[in-house]
Amino acid sequence: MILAVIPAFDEAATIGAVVRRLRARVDIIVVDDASSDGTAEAAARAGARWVVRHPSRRGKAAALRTGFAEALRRGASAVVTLDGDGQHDPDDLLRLVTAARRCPDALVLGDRLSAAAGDPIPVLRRGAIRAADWGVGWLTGVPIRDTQCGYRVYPAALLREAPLRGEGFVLETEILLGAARTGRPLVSVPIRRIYPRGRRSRFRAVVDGGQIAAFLVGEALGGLGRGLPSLRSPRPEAAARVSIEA
Ligand SMILES: Nc1nc2c(ncn2[C@@H]2O[C@H](COP(=O)(O)OP(=O)(O)OP(=O)(O)O)[C@@H](O)[C@H]2O)c(=O)[nH]1
Ligand SMILES: [Mg+2]
Repeated sequence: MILAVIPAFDEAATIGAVVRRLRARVDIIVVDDASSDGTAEAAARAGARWVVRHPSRRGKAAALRTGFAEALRRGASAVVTLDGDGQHDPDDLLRLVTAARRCPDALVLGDRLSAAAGDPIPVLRRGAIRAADWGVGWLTGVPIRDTQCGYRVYPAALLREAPLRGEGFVLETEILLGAARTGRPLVSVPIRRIYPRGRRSRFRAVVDGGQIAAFLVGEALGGLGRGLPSLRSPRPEAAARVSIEA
């Protein structure tokens, strides 16, 4: 059984539509991070199967951890995550889930960079994504596009084995890095880009982007301490672990 986890902070304007478009296809857990705009109520009204609330704001990573634990407790064999701000198209779910069913061990990653469809990604955001992709590729030797996308399918086994320590926006990079390093298959699925005008981002370029950069630098330095095991040029065999589905 696949369950959906949606982390949400102050997304009352969009969460209802996301849940309504998704609920016929998958049971949904919304993790509301003490929003003050009625996000939890909007999610419940729209048909989210479970709404979990944090009593105070703890960040996206903590919300994901809560959602993963809830999904595993309810017997999920895999968890699909997506954003509550309407930037992930529920119509892409089927392709992500099909990829996950075809390769149940794989971490399935939405890829906004390869898709032909959708809005342009703002220049700074695109640059940050490419920088993170370069860092993850350099650390793991595995070339991965769009390491920062939150639209993913995680096998339950990966969620049980991964350390899940990162906070804020770091957790998703941490899980991906661990998966790539342990040789887990990675499947990229191009997804539609949605960047509406007047969109409010919770991602703070300096703080959140800086934390991801600091995490990657820390991993590189850790690699140095361990005798350079992680500092290597891309390995041709690693590419075989990344497949791309149309
Ligand atoms: N629970 C919880 N969710 C959060 C928090 N910050 C962000 N989110 C959710 O995480 C998802 C992604 O956040 P965004 O601000 O859209 O970040 P992003 O999509 O990486 O960045 P953009 O491309 O600028 O939109 C959305 O569903 C947010 O509501 C938080 O502190 N707590
Ligand atoms: Mg967003």
